[in-house]
Amino acid sequence: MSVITVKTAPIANQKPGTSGLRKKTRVFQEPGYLENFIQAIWTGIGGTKGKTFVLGGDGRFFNTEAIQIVLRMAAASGAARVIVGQNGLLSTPAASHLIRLHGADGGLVLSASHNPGGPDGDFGVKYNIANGGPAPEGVTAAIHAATEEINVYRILETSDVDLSLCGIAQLGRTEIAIVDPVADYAALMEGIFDFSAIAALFSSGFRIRFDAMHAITGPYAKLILENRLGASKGSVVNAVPLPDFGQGHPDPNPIWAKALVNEMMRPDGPDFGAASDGDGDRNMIMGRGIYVTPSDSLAAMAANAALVPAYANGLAGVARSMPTSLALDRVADKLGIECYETPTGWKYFGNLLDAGRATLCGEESAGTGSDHIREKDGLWAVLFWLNILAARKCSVSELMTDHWQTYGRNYYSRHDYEGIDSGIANDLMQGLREKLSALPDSIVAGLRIIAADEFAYDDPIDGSHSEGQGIRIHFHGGARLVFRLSGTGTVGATLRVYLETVDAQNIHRNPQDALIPLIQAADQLAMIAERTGRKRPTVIT
Ligand code: VG1
Ligand code: CO
Repeated sequence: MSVITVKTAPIANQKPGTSGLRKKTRVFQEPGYLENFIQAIWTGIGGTKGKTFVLGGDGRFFNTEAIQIVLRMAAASGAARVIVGQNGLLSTPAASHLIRLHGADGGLVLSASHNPGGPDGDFGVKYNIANGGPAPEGVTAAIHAATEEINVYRILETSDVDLSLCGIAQLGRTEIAIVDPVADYAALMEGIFDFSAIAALFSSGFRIRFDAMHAITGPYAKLILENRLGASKGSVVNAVPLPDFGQGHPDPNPIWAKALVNEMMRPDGPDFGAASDGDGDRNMIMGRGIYVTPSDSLAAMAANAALVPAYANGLAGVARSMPTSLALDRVADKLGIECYETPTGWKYFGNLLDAGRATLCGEESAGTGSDHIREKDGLWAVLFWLNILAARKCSVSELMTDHWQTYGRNYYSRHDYEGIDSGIANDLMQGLREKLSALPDSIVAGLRIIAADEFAYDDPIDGSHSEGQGIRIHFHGGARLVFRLSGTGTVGATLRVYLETVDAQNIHRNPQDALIPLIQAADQLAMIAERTGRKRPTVIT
């Protein structure tokens, strides 16, 4: 077994986006592509000597090969220990938990999250720091800089480590600890929620359908929901993780989880429905006959948090990403706690959680989490909802009606224009940027603009400054439009348009109808149809 030093050269565009480096799987399979990036991570974090890392992936195509490469490179560069999920599997939240549980120096999650997998799909690598959360901008910038200067990488020449059984293996001088991917995570959940109340709910006949979308949460959900909590067998569907996610798109929203939506809209459908994404950090929440938008879900969770044992003493504060609806702010107001507004991406919540300023965080993109780990957590959100329903003994739609009656309703939707030309997308954003200062007091589609700016964030804990985080336009009466370009796609550019309007009286309208004036305003302001040639969005959530 010997360490070999392989000559290499920088590869363009190895720049981490909103959540790690994501590219087409075929790109990651090119000789040296993954190796260059891993070596750049080791450089960017100041070396690996004597360090402990957690490693796992969502099981997508190329996971098995990539895990072995990372293990051999960790050993070649002198890491003391790598804790790896059995068969190379770990959900993102489980990886975050293991980093914290073992006091590891960091971790690598191999996933492109909600992006499709397979030979023609996407692959990704994300580095997490010692607090269990995604590396902040300073670290990803150092990793990117290292990709531009690399000239060699080091790898151990040896056969694959057998990851099929839990236990300890040795790779050169590095210890490889192969652990059950589910056990520690399940124990963490048991310490947060009232499992006996949820079990009693299920035994009273309450029915759930959890769609794991052929991705990583299947084994977690089976164990926790069916085996521990007693949901009837078969409640968890599409529960076996597949390398290509059954050719599906593992994104838990009404478009890609259509089968679940259909089931939930039946008059005799289950009481509760949920889905998670490729790597298990997102969640979709439904009741019979109702889809709960992620922003509303976050607000309802905050409003009812005291019913969950781990949060019974109240929330220190809450945080949401800028494009997430202001429904959360209304709850925070009432609770008398701070509501922080951060740029898109979970890495911006890390400092607030570490400092004890925020307990609960969330994004409009179906991500919710708390200070129990440093990632968003799909199954945790599902258990949170079940705990609330068990305590309040009401249905999802009763709970939401009550919520809107109390706080008013923030009608919300996101319109995505996927796969547009990057040049056109950048021009569209630049066009908006240039007219921002002229917008206040003008009227668009019958709506009066009161303020317009480009969001920048100053982290209240470490003072770091992040610019260019989305264009926001505020209207008289509380409506809001946000424009930004996605940082997770792998083909062209994706324009995201976030639409929001507030209504305290009419709380049962169809969101797309309630948002018609804003949809028109968005098109007029950004000239979407004219610039992109698209008459309608590719995906509406
Ligand atoms: C998207 C979402 C963002 C989320 C990110 C990672 O980013 O909008 O809220 O944090 O995906 O989620 P973007 O830059 O494409 O808008 V995941 O579950 O893909 O790790
Ligand atoms: Co994800």
